[in-house]
Amino acid sequence: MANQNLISLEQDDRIGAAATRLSMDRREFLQFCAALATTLGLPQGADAAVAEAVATKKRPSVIWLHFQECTGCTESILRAEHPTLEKLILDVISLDYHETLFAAAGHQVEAARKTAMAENKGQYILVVEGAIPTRDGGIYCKIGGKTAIELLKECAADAAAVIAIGSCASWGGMPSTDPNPTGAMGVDKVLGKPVVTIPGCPPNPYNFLSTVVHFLTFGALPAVDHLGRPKFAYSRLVHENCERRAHFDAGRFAMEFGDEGHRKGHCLYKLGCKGPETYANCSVIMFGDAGAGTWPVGCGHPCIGCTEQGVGFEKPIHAVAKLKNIEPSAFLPRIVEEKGVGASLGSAAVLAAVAGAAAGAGAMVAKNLGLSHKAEQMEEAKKSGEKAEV
Ligand code: FSX
Ligand code: SF4
Ligand code: F3S
Repeated sequence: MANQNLISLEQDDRIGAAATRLSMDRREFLQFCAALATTLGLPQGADAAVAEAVATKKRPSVIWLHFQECTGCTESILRAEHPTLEKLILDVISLDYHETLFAAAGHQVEAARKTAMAENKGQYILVVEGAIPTRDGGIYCKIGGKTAIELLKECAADAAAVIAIGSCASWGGMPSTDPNPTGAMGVDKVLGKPVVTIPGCPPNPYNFLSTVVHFLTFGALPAVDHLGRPKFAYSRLVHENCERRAHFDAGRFAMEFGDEGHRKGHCLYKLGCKGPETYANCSVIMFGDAGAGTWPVGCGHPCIGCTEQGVGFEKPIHAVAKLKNIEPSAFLPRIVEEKGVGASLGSAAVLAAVAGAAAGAGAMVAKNLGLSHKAEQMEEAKKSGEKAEV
């Protein structure tokens, strides 16, 4: 079945049943599965395997814990504007314990958690939202008489996989910022072992859905980087694929909110955009499927680096970012179109142009940044304690 063509699946009754369940037509359902396979960076043909898995496989039991956080992770999943996203998430998993969404309370929910853990021992996915307060024996977060530390360890013991959703669970996030009064930490530190992390404050619901769909389709979580982040979502800087990138390369910046550059959609680097030092796929998949432009930079606000430990909530929002890589993506338009030389516009010329664009545009960017602006000069002056002459 794995090699079955996506188009031939359109006639499959199991696909029809899944589409009906999700209030989609068959084609929409298949298109959505194809988009998920693309987000996951899967090879051609894997879209059919994804569609079949979503339509037919037994939904994995999920135990979802909430600790020190704002519940934005859950909100971002439930409030996604796309009418089917939250349905799909709740359709591909069996949400057996979730404190915010359960209508029941007290002993009833405690019993539901214990039953789900016993019935799905060694097979359930544990999703953790929120940081874990560790100071003073962990007394700053207790549920059902147990500290977050105890609850996390108890639930992780028999889980098939642990996913830390959001920056709080991934590395401490907002609650762990200096002076971190509760000793807030990420899940991996408390468990003493690596876990899959989906940082973001809130995280992108597609990255969670794609991770779970990967588990459903292949029985394993996707490949991750050294911080436990799925590579399909966190291997590129926001800056590398940003829609404003050509402006950055050309030295066209917004200098103040509402100024001409801002109104024209110029680059937000000088307003403190942390895209150049933040790994995430927001600039590629946007956020929550609400339509074009719906992600922080698309809405006109600098990226604050919410996915990146050491950047989000730690660096001042409007301080300029560290440039990790100034080579523009080969997929974006170049600043200056070079005139063709030689006889052909063949592949050699195209390849040379791509390679040249990287080196040449790097120099151009350095020059443009060097031209620079009041904001940087002010900052320099502040550092050296002098008054800026601008
Ligand atoms: Fe909130 Fe989640 Fe931020 Fe934290 O998202 S959106 S504070 S990452 O744990 O609920
Ligand atoms: Fe986009 Fe920010 Fe990079 Fe500018 S600095 S191109 S706004 S990510
Ligand atoms: Fe966060 Fe920046 Fe993306 S603020 S949502 S990582 S654009």
